[in-house]
Amino acid sequence: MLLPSPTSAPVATRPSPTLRPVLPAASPPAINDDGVIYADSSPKVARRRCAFPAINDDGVIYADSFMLAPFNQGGLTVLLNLQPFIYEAGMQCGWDGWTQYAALEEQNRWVEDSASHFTGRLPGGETWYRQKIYAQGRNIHLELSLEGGGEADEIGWAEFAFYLPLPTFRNQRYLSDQSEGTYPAEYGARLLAEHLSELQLLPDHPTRNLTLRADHAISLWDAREWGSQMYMVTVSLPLDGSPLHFTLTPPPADPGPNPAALRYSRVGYLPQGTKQAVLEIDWRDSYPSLAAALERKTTGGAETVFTGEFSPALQDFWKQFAVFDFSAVSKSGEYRIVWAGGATDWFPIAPDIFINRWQNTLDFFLPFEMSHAAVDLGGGLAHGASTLDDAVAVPPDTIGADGYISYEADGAAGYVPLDVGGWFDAGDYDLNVSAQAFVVHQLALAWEEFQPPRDLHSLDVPNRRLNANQPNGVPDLLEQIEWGTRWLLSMQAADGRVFVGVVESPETYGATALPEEMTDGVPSSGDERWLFHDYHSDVNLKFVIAMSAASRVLSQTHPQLAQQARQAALRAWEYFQTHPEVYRETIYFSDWEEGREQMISAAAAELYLTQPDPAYLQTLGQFRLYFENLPTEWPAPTLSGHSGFWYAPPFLARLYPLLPEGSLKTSVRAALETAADALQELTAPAPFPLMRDWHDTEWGVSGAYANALNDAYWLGKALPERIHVADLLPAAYWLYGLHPVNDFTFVFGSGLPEPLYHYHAILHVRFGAAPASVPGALAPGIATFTESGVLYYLDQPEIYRNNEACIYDAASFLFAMLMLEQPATHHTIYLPAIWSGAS
Ligand SMILES: [Ca+2]
Ligand SMILES: [Ca+2]
Ligand SMILES: [Ca+2]
Repeated sequence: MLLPSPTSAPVATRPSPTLRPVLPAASPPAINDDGVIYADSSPKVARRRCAFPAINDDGVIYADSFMLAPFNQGGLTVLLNLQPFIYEAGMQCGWDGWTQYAALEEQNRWVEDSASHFTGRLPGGETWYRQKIYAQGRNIHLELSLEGGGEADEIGWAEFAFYLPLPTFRNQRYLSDQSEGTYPAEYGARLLAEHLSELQLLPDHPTRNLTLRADHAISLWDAREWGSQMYMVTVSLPLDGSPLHFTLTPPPADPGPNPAALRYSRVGYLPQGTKQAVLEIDWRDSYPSLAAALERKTTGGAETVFTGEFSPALQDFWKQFAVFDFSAVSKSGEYRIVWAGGATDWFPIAPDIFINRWQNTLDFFLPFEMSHAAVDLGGGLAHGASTLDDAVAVPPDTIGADGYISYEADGAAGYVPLDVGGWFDAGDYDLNVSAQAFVVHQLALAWEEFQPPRDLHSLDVPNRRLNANQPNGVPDLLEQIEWGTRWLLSMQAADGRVFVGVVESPETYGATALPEEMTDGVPSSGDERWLFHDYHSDVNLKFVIAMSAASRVLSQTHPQLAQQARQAALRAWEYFQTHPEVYRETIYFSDWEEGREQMISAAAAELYLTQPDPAYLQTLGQFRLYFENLPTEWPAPTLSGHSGFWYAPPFLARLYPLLPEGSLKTSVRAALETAADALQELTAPAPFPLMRDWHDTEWGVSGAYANALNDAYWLGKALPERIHVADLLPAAYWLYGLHPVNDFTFVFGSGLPEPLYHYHAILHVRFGAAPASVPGALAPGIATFTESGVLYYLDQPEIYRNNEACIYDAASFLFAMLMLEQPATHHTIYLPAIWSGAS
């Protein structure tokens, strides 16, 4: 059997960190007239046992606590009690070196005759992969085949693979045929067992012991061979077109549903605004007593200050939720909630709960992410000045790693010096204008609004170095803005066109290596990263916005750089105006996007806010009708974010007070009202804000919560009678624990309960499978298995969708936390209704 080379091991194949809908919404378990949820044709009562596997309309096969759910285009995940147990399983083969199910073309997935089907064609080949899964008795049958292509020689090997996470399986016993073994703690050999007909994965744990059966076809591997913190079970798939049959048996014992849990904000609550805690139970469970009491800490103990009930609010996502609302309590103090499950920890209600929450992001995460610079923050949070030989222009029609695509590729040729500034995109090292411009813009607005003078570090541009803990009199936020600005400036051609981004070649992308090890740093030695340089009008406009804002905030400390940024913005705008508009798929842009009007409006507004030239108002004037009928549904932008077309209303909100009375101002006001109402609607679904979009979010949603807060800030400034930040406070609490699935705060280093693992290539190199994180990084957090509607958070290494912190989310978080630490009057002045009823 051939095996994937290290650089194409599973760790290298991951989706780009983009919050974007990829599939139609999965239908959740249905609810009958009695409010009982059920997930197949026969309604179930709570706690009813389901010992034999059943299948629902979404292709989810489940029995007791066991669930086999479709995941990620032909893959599967095994959940136990709604928590991923085996995160990824599915076909892989030796086609084109290494090809996995998700890369298949013409994919089809459907449910028919109580079986889950999936088909797809090998990319660029003739061979079809077919997968059929159904329940029979206690077992789940899998039927697989690769047929029709006559390409066996080129495929080489094929198998169905289950990836077993190291933390769960290490040092545990497995049982194979007549023998047994132990998952090794340390890597010794890649092959642990082969030609097995039966494998019990965890025989010592009856509630977790899955059994696989396949005639002499099962092998067990140590995937650390390929840089992954996993073991791997494979079942060989014949290449002669004949089908593979094998079975998977759920665990013999049912532990019962997860215990009921109470979700609340671990950082506490501001005195004003909504204050809620949410009771969460599994779909198989029924509510305990719904009584709840709020206790206040006193010198002698505790006094009950408020009593009420959890109010059932939602049955969805294989869960049930009920809300305890104690908004009426606003007196500062330490509180806890007493409920059927016991008492929570003490949490504050106080005006200062968000003070200094942004500092770790500025002190640690943004510096840690600096590309092209040496940074040492201590404790292993260090890297050298990397890829100083960026970059070499790609040829036409190149499919790059991580979603980069080239077309005619006529913007540059050969080596282009891009060796200064910018930040790593996320846990990987690429840089693209879409994300970098978003970050520079967010940081620039943060400076304009809040001017945090914090100065811990000094930036040394000529030496490509951040001198940590050496203050230099320049506020660190301005130095970060400078660093982003310098990279963006390098990405513009003389004629005004702005390039797309820089990424490793597909062969090196995702390697387990420090950034300074990705290339030799010497230009034109043949190992350079790839520059994507096609024209994309949206990219030029994002650049216009970032450089305009940077030119304003850098004018005091860096007047020359500010002037360069200003001229660059004007050149990019000129280029946009004098070239046909082009919008097409590449990193952080999909071909289904709508909303070019918003992208252009945002750029024109930012230009006007920088220099009030009436020509920009003429541009905006073209969109009066659009503003009056602002779309509020995907695929138009409906919330701020780095990808796709940018959401115009926050820009229009900043512009609005400056507009002269007239038809443009009237239409802008209409757009702002629509946007404010739409945001209010997103806050409305109980029990959590923004839930409407959860069925479509395959990447964690923390960034959306930070962006919603920021949008509320800008819209509230323009239309204080319509919306206010206080309306979005539950979005802030969401980041700090008031969310489903677990009790984590999603920003690292806050001193509150948080995940163990933060995926970053540097941490992966330095710490391997040991827990590690960078303070101030915002984890993506809760994600959805979109095909099955299961919410999840898996706190293990390499679970990118949950724990790969992204640079743009950090920027949004920084703005949001600076905003929330402003005096409370700032949040409440316009909201008399919220004060009424306060105790
Ligand atoms: Ca990336
Ligand atoms: Ca400084
Ligand atoms: Ca080189």
